Amino acid sequence: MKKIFFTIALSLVVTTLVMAQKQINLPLIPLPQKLEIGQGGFEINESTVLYSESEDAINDLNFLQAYITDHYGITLKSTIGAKQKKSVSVKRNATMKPDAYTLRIDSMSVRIEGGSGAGVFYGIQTLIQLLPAGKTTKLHVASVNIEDEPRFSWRGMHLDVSRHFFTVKEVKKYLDYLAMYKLNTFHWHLTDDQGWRIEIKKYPKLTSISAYRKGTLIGHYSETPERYDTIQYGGFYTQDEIRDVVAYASARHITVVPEIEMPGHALAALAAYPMLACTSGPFEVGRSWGVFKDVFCPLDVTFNFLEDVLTEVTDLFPGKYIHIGGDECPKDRWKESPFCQELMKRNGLKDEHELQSYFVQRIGKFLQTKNKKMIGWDEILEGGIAEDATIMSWRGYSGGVQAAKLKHDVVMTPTAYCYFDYYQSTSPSEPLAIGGYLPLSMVYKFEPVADVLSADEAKYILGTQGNLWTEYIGDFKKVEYMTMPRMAALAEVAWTAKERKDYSSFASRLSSHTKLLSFLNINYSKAFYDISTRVTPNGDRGINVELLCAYPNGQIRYTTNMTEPNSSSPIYDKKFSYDQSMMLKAALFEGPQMKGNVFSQRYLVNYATGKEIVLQDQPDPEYNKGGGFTLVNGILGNLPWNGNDWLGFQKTGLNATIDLGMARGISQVTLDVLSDSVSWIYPPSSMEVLVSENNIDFTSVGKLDSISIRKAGRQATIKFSKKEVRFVKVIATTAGKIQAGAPGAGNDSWIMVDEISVN
Ligand code: TNX
Repeated sequence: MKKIFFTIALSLVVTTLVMAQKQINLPLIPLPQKLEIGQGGFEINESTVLYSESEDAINDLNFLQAYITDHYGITLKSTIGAKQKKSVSVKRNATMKPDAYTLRIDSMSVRIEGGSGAGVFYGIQTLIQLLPAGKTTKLHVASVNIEDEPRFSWRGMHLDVSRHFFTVKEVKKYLDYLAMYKLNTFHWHLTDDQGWRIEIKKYPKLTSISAYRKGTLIGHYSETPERYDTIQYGGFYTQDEIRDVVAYASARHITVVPEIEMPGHALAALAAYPMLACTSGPFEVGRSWGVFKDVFCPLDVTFNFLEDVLTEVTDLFPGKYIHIGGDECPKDRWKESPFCQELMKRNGLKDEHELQSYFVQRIGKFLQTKNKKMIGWDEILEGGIAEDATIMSWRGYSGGVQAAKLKHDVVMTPTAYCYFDYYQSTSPSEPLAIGGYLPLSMVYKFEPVADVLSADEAKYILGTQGNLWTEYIGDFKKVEYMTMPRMAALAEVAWTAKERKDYSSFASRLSSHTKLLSFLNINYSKAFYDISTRVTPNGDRGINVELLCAYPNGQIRYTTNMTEPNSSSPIYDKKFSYDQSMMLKAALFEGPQMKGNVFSQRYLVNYATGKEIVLQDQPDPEYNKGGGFTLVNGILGNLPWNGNDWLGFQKTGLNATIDLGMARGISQVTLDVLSDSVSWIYPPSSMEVLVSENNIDFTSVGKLDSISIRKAGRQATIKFSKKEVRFVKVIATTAGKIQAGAPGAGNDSWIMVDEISVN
């Protein structure tokens, strides 16, 4: 008895393991809520017939038929009728929730049922992910039993077509990717300072003038001096093209939410219609990035214009939402304008935030007359939220939380998890991005419902979306690179139950799913295979170095002789200790195949590396990832600067004392510093090195009263005649208030410092 029980228990364990293992192998993203995997499967081939059991599912079935023709070159018969043996059938089933579906595959048939067309379509998308990721005419699909439905109703992706323009064909490709991941909302950012992209019949200058800029900033916004090209850049969508895109989206059960920015980010419109501004202009379509002070003025002529625009827009987009922007509207012009001040007085508005709220509410009322719901960025909470407005929370969770507590609907898109214009890798070979760091694992970690919300308040969280701002994304291949596969991670956040989420399962499924991405010729990023490093002090003997990878499978292989790692390089299995400078290269391998990029890092070891360091004043908490050890960890802070491995001081300067452990003969101390005036970062106004034998009496061995820095950064050095000392103190002072005319004028400047080398 005991033995039998044991055997059953063991076989249960084994079966569960096999199931779990198999589950991981099916490359399904987002992961279905319920998934069972059976034996064998079904083969779709030239003789398979596609049946729609109900007439209302035929369009979705035709989508499948077209997909199979386009990707495998076989055209299957698609008809309406009762399901047959050896067939693929679809059906709407009104007893199911609209977005829910079931997909049952065995050796006899493939059956999809959905609560609505959308449900059927999602079942088809799951089937498509099970098809072979390569050209063949025998399409074997695994036997599965899936019951599935989404967690959130708003599962979106945004695309900024103002900063860079993307053609209808490219926008349709983007929609294909949304469809593949069961995303249902396309937020189309159609207007901004740098270009107006939608034809409005009543205002032809919006397309003849506002759609084109005379040039574009070259390189990053933070670079000085600014450089521009002089190439006219632009484009727009005609109303016919807009209708075409909307129909294409609708066939994929995607709603398009158009965004017409107001009252800020309006420079392109003002360039054509300067009378909508508070000053007389003239204005030029933006050639640089950032925020511009010239915004819509709350004049009657402006409201008439916007209402005319929105009338045409609401006619073109059948969805219930219109996005009115509302973000980043500087109040300078309104403050200076006698008209605005008078308007505020007349309406009892206490400040310009309330004036913005007045602006937004007036537009909101107009949209109500058109039977549309208004959505805006979280700034529209400032000065009082408009009745019935939905909030898109981008500056962290707080706007979303505030709105949900006020019983307003919310879409969560906080920058820290949803901004796909941020870097996804710290690799120096990464293409230029706006900044920030948002690796795939971080997107996956995102939980749209803040834990401070009660169950009732949580109902106002409609869902989430990823945003793609395109200041630094000039072509569609880069759109793909920045969104894929972060879009896949976000889709799983939006679709799959929180309890079912698991990064290592996701990463394994993604690794198989990349075959499909390659088959579809999508330029996806392999950064999720990236290797990173963690360094810790190793007492008197330099540093310990660990290699880490968020991807759960495979092995890290490395070299220390400058050669590229290959499948026979040694496997990394425990941390290294370095007491001299070393170049480490490493990569992730699954079997013989190298995944991702080669990681390479130079670890610099000198007398200070890994030694005890005491900071008199702590860095600003925002720029203090690793504490004082950051300055002696053997790793140079990266350029372009992304906040990693640099310490930032604003209120105080740097005052660091290093204990070399024993008296050493030293004659040179170097400090890494940054210069990036756009981010208010300046080289220290002075740097001094002092030495001591007892940590009490210090003698100055050198001082620099101005520090000139090569390009974006690096290295202020003080040399002196050799001293036998144990303690070294480095003092660097901030440059004080930022001068008039420079970004952040009048504020305290920052210093950013990194490695202190003592030789
Ligand atoms: C902020 S997010 C913006 C955009 C920029 C973006 C860059 C938001 C509502 N406004 O205008 O493109 O940052 O990340």
